[in-house]
Amino acid sequence: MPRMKGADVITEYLIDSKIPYVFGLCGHGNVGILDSLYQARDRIALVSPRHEQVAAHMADAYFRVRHKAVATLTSCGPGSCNIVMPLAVATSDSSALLAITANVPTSQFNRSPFQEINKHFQADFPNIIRPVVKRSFQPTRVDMLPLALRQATTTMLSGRPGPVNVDVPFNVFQEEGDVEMPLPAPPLNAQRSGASPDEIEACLDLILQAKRPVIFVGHGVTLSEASRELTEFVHRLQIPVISSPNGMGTIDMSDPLSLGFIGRNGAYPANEAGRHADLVIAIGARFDDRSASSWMPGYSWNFPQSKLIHVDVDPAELGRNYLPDIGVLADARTFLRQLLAEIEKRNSNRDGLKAWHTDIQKWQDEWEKFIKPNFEVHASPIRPERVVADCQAVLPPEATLCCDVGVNHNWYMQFWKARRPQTMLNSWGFSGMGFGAAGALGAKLAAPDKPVVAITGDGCFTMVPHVLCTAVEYNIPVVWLIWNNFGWVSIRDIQIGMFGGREHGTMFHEGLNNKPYNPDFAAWARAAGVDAITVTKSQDLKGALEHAVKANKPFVLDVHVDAEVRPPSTGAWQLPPTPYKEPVFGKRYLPDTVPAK
Ligand SMILES: Cc1ncc(C[n+]2csc(CCOP(=O)(O)OP(=O)(O)O)c2C)c(N)n1
Ligand SMILES: [Mg+2]
Repeated sequence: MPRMKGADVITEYLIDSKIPYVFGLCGHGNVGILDSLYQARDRIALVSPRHEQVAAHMADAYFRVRHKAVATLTSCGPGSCNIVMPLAVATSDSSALLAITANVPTSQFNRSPFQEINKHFQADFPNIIRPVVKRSFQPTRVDMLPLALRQATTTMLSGRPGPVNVDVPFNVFQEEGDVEMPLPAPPLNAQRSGASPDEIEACLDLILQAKRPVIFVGHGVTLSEASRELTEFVHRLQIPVISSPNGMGTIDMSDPLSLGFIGRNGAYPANEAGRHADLVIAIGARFDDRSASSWMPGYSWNFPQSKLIHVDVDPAELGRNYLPDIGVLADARTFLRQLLAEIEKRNSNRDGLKAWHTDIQKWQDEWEKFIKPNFEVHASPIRPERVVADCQAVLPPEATLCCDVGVNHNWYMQFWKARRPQTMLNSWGFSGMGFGAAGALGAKLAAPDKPVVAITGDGCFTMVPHVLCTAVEYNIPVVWLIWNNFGWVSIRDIQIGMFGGREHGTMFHEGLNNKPYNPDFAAWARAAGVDAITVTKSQDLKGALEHAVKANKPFVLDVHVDAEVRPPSTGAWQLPPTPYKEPVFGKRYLPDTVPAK
């Protein structure tokens, strides 16, 4: 059994696990492992951003693009407290990362040394982090590290992925012990669960009986890498597909059977199909409020009148919001392969869906007619639709968007057509501001040969502007498209709608003259050593974006977008007790034609 320093056990384990990066920020608590990473610097790279939040968003986005987890490293106390929010983002969107946090020396536990949290228990950081990780481990001796590391990495990638924490007291990095190095954990999707033969038969019976079936795909389909199987299933049975944000791209969204996103900011054909469907086949999707019109029947979905097949790896999602007619606890790809085999066995085809396809085509045509004119408008400040359209026109299908939070994101939810899986990254469940601007750095390291564009609001970007420093320090050629509308406009719009048109604390103004204010983002970027262009009229946007992508270096586009144009709602979103607004385009549909069960 080799005798090793604790820090080296961790470093060697990361290397054995083929983890190429540690995204980490120093503090006195973790200098022990920083030195170990120095010794191993030709085998594992340390990227050190200017804020721990950025490190964790980077690791999260890296995983979403590559489906391989990397580690973060933060020091004890405040440094590690800074990763709570991004871990909540990762947990909410089932993204994996290994968060190594440092703690105070075990011999000082409970004596209130510098940066110990101990109101209720010694060295209590795991309790701070508990709700936002799958599991926290706190090995307090070097000989406890191998088991903790193996269990942590296995937990992180098995079943529904998620972040995991290993909390390491200062002395454990430094002390030596006799250790057997643990084996690396199985990679993502090494173990897959499946449906029973009876379930598959019952599912296909329901699918073949349905007259208005629709598929709803979520992040589970992306994570299980089931794009090929999904596309084959869709084409074989000609069933239209609605995509949740993190499921986007699992079917090429330029496919005529792809209806886009659903909910208040979804596409009209998706909401129409969802509320008229007699059968919904939900795979790795979870019916959150924003993709279910806050569960109000008739806006996006019509359960229980519509039947539901719900497939997920996590039993907590089956029946959380809608009780399925058939709930299947299975991995998405395995389920789809089983279903395809059953279709093959029965030689099933669908020719009875003509009326359904005609309805869908009509909704698609109506929607197209309604939205098209605004995509063609030239204006200054730029119309939002135009920004999305120009990105779509300029970027190649494999380009990755790393999206932030706000009304800018709502526009991409409604209109972006992701062409490939793992190319549309969204902080969806927790909606943490900064994910887009910071995550893009991790996304680019995960896919160095593809263009990566961060879509980020002026508000979001100003939360993490130091991402520019990291891009320069490590030469990470990300393009930041700053959607500059001079305020927290998504929240302003809610405020105005609820409180008689009054605005308070939601727009940016210069103190002296009360004019709209923002820093000159292009000048700010240049000060950090990053090239930049300010774009104030739509005619200039395409060229600027082309230039930025081609430049292949960190680039900021400060794009001035009209704050007074709002996305057309096609479903609803309710914040009880506030009354909700009826859709601008489309209406509630309570079924009288769907046959009773
Ligand atoms: C860390 C964090 N703080 C606050 C919020 C609440 N919030 C959601 S969107 C938003 C405004 C976003 O502003 P900006 O980035 O400019 O986007 P816009 O809506 O103007 O497009 C705020 C404050 C949040 N989601 N995350
Ligand atoms: Mg804004």
